[in-house]
Amino acid sequence: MAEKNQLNHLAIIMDGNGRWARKQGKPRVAGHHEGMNNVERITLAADKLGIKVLSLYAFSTENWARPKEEVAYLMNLPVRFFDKFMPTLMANNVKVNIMGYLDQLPPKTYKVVQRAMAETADNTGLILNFAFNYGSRSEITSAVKELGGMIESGAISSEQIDEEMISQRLMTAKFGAFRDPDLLIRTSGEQRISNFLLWQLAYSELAFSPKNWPDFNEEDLQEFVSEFQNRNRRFGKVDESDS
Ligand code: V0D
Repeated sequence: MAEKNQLNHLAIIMDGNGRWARKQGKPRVAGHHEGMNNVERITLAADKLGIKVLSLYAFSTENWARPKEEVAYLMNLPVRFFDKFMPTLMANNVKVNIMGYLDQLPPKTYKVVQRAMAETADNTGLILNFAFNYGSRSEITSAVKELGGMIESGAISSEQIDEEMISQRLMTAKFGAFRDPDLLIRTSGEQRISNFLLWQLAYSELAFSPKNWPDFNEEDLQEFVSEFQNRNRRFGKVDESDS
């Protein structure tokens, strides 16, 4: 019998908040609010399951095209999130990381996310990684630019470029051995990656839940995690038990 897969890094695309609100006859922002509360519940559940890194896709570089009232509400969510949950995060030793183009954020949002990272910097438990104003193609493009500059300056030759050098220049590099997600879950029935962690997901298992994010609960998470733990991961190789 094969061993169980270790789930170190879980990534989630938290989709379906607007749909949840519409089903309840509420404004879209009510969905965002309930979605925010669910971030806390799922963070604590993930921690209990022994997950080391939880990456959540919250706001992409494309979301700026939404109505400006909605964007304003979204930009205030990190402020409310940390106001409400910082004591719980500290009590649970959770370390916050925000990955994305942070210099484009409104100053208040920028300050609160920087402060959250600073305040939790010495925590040693679960890493709660928000992808915020993040886009994977931009991230890869930046890495390529950096390597291009190194060639130009004569520091390296193009022949020396390998996968490791690219991985090291992505925003997930700081997670070391856990930098690539083992499992990606997307809620709300959509089956797309939407410019999230394109490089890092190369060998990840993909899973989709029909539930909208505000309804996705601890029990759902447990089911996806046990399903993952019993899957047979091959990383492109042939499995002996197949032959
Ligand atoms: C709205 C579902 C927490 C997705 C969850 C602006 C839609 C709730 C955060 C958050 C969002 C982000 C960064 C941070 C702390 C918290 C968040 C957004 C949307 C994008 F440092 N929930 N949340 N950010 N929603």
